[in-house]
Amino acid sequence: MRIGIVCYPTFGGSGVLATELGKALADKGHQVHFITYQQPVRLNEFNANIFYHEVRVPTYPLFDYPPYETALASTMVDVISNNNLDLLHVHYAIPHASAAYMAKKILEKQGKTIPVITTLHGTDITLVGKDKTYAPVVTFSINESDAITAVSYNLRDETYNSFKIEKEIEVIHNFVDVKRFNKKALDAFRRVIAPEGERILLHASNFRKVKRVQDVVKIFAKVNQSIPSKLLFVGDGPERGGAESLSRELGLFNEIRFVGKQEQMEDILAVADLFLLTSDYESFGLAALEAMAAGVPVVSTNAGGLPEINIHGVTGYLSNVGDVEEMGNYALKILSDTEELNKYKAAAKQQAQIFDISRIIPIYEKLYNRFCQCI
Ligand code: GMT
Repeated sequence: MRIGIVCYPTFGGSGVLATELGKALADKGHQVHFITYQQPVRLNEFNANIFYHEVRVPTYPLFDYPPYETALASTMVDVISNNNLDLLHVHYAIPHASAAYMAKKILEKQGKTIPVITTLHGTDITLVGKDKTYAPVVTFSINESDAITAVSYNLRDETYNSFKIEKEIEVIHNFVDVKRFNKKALDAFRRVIAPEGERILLHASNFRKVKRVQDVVKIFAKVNQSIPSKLLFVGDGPERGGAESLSRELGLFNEIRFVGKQEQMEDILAVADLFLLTSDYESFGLAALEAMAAGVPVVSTNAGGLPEINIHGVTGYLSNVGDVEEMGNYALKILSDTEELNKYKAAAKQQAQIFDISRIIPIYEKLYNRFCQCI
């Protein structure tokens, strides 16, 4: 099958998921065409079945806001016709679903039918999409998609509650390649981070407000009072400065490292003992799933779809948003005893198997097959 994938090329979960999906489909023999404004960060290896088409947005003095959506729709038309694509799978509704609708209509005039599948990822619905500046276009373009998927039951329900959706939204959970995260910790790396064998706590995100990264620092402060420990922050974004300031205020700056954006998450997760995810909302929490695949238990909030992956008392713990006291206590419970910690680690790894790539990719293929019998 010849499949077009449209996504954000950045470190965000939707882009990561879309890229990993494309890579897995290519491994299975499908021809995959990525259409984005930059090479996706996880598209870092050569595969003869993968093609990358850059969306160029010409600037012009008149444009205060260069029309990306128009450039994207035109590139979709070009790539779909010139490569005779069988379907288009867009990740993140804004502006991908509406650009896909425009491309579909243009191609219809040329006698080509292109099925469009839209996968909703989270903030395209819960934050940005709900804004009345975008809502009518988001609602319309979701409804015009040939199939709609959401990455969790929670996101499906949120979408039904917030928009007038006339079609079925199918849930296809996010996935992880468990094998890829099955890595032995690099001793040298561990020694650099935790020279005295301290426990290593980890948070990875885009440091947006929704992640509540200061809560991560507060939880760590509680843990660090009782257990020799270090905290690693992976990623970057607007709230990083606030987390750094709080670390200094609490006298913890030497115990906390901000390592910025990193591609080799599997090497970093391999040295971690606990993953913290304190978000106001997560449609799914792919970062937490990747941690679990690496055998790292998770203390998270119970927001959004997190309870669909993190099992309270088994793979980690769930608390109400902002309850840093409780999350700190849960972290201590997990980290205080090595035998207990190992139980949580094993359970986290086992739970990740449910979302293994080998289980989820065939679900997408089955969905594609409904629109095109060319596998
Ligand atoms: O978490 C973010 O802010 C990035 C965002 C994105 O769109 O890339 O992530 C969303 O999609 C991920 C992949 O489906 C989910 O795992 C994240 O939970 C979701 N983020 C939110 O809902 C805040």
